[in-house]
Amino acid sequence: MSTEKTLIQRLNAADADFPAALQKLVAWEGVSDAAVNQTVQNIIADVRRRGDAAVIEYTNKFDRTEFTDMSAMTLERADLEAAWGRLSTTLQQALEIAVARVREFHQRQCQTDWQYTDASGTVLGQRVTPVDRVGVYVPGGSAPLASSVVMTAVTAKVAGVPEVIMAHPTPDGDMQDFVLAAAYLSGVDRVITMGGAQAIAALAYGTETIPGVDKIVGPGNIYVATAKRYVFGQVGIDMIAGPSEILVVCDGKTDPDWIAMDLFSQAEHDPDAQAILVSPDADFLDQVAASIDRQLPTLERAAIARQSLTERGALILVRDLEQAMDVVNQVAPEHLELSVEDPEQYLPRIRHAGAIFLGRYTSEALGDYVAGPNHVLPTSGTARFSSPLGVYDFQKKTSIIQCTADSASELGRAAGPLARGEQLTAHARSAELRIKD
Ligand code: HSO
Ligand code: ZN
Repeated sequence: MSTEKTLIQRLNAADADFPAALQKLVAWEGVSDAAVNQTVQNIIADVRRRGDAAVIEYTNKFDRTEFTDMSAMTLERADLEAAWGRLSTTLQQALEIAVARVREFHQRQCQTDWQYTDASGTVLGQRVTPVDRVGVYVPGGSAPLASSVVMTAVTAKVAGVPEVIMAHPTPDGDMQDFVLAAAYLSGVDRVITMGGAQAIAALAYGTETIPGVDKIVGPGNIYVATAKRYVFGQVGIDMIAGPSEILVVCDGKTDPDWIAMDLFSQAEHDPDAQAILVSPDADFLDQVAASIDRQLPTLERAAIARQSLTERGALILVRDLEQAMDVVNQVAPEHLELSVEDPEQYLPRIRHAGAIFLGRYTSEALGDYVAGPNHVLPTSGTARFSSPLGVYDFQKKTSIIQCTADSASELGRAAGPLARGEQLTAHARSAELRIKD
């Protein structure tokens, strides 16, 4: 391995302290800042108390805007359609492809009602219904994530959600047609130009003009994430997202410049984003390290990518691809690229990952925009217990039970003693009244 100093750090899985080093590398402190917690709690309480007036005040303060009433902050379908009309044909066509592909993928996730009649004659089943109203949070600022509008809103609409309200801050009044056009095409019913904890509070509790929603989804900064945590229970939430990450496993036979750019594509999101490359080929790691140093200055978002790669990036040397799979399972990455020969053979070995990109041609960027699967994925190792955003996040189930006279009698003979065992005698009598002698 080269000893030349490069920007990104190197780890070797053969080192005795590697397990500890890996753990330290991927550790991410969740939302726990006391000052942020207090600020967010105050904002939520204020929005609950004063409604629209508080939302307008916080918006003007944090986004440096001059709104005087909510109607100026509210964009209806006709406004979104106008933004769509102003968009270039190239962007219109690309958005149409994205929306169509995301819709087609998610339609396959739709769950259906089922029911059966058991031996006692009781009908049992499950009904699937969408939530009534969803709030989609889409951050504003330097990188307007129109693709996140598509991923969240199209999925909600495929689930059958009748009303999707999008919260989207416009710092300095900067409103982007691209984002509004994406909202139009994705079926968003209304956009409100608000962000931060005040937007989450308004969506969760409702105000004079904003109807309260049932579930809030979408990425956001630490204030948004903290607010989502506080309103959980009043409404459902998708997840508490950490910074985005990618882990690339490469056998050393992909163009090092491709791999470097795949790492950059994640690193350019956020100084806290994480990009890791794992390979059994030390020379290849050298080549990628050199490519990173050479290509970094050419990036538009070089400063962000540099910070991300120097503070949280790593190139990891492993013994073989089998050991690489162990590293994958320990990290449980949000995005996993398997840039190797015959990538399918490793699938059974992978237990935890948000999305897996198979082979040298499947870059994460394609999945971020147009492949079809959702790009809202479990971050910071939460792929151990959670899944990509999906239609199932916008649907809930209701159990169905229907007894006949005979089956009520039969079930009552078991329910009665169980209720008496719990000393809940009204339960017992309710069941026993239906027993036939
Ligand atoms: N990689 C991000 C999604 C995104 N990329 C949006 C570009 N735009 C988190 O999965
Ligand atoms: Zn991305």
